[in-house]
Parts: sequence; C-alpha cells; structure tokens
Amino acid sequence: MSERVVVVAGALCRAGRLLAARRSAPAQLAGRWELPGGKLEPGESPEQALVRELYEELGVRAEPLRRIEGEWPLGRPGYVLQVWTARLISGEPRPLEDHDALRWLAPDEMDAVDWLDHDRPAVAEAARLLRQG
Ligand code: 9L3
Ligand code: MG
Repeated sequence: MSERVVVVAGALCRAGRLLAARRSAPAQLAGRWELPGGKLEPGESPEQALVRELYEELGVRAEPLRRIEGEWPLGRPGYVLQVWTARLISGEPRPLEDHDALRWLAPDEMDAVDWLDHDRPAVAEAARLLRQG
C-alpha cells in the first residue's frame, strides 16, 4: 500500500473570474494549466497548506472559503487532489514558483486554456459557482 498524499489547490476568484496558472515544471506537466497549490507538509491542515502554497507560488495572502466537493486521484499512486474556493486578501498574484503565466478567466473562458485533466472537474464546479455570483 502506498502512502496517501493530499495535494490541495485553490480556486482563487476575483471579480467573477478564476485564476489559472501555467506550470513550468516538471517537464511532463509544463505548459498545462492548473489551480495553484501543492502537497501538505507534516502537521498541516489542508487549509494551512493552501494558504502557504498560494503565498509561496503567487506571493499573495489568500483565504480558503469552502471545499469543492470531491477528491480526484492524481497520476502518482496514493496522491489525491482536494480543492477549495479562495479569495485574495492582499497582493497581486505573480508566477514566482513552478508557473510561468497566470490568467484570470471568466466563466465562459474556462476552455481557453489546456487544464490538467485532474483539475477539470473542480474547474467546472468553480465556473458554476462563479456564474451563480
Ligand atoms: N497537481 C495537480 N493539480 C493541481 C496541483 C496543485 C497539483 N492543481 C499535481 C501535480 C503534481 C502533484 O500534484 O504531480 C504535486 O503538485 P506540486 O506540489 O508539484 O504543485
Ligand atoms: Mg504547486
């Protein structure tokens, strides 16, 4: 049995748009778009990990709002993706780590970028929530 590893990601929303981040690493994921985030560190809650990851990767302070229902297996054994909606508290997102581009997408623009397969269900749900306002 492999160890269970939780990867958290943020559906950061502002002014009716969702933040998409283009990965620059590792090579097999480079160029694909994702909801930014990363692995929990020992002792962290998912929400704490998300706040840390969004600070490290984007340089912003953000607040998790609510979990998007579901959990999606990732490519590596034992890895699962969990997603929270989140809002910016301070700072303007910049691609500081593991990304080389950012885009704020309106709900009808979600297909404009090549999302990682694992992120698509959560992106669809985030777009639905954005449409609801
Ligand atoms: N992953 C997939 N979708 C996401 C995120 C943040 C991460 N939205 C996958 C890519 C990597 C693994 O999870 O294989 C660990 O992510 P990271 O720590 O490299 O961001
Ligand atoms: Mg990451």
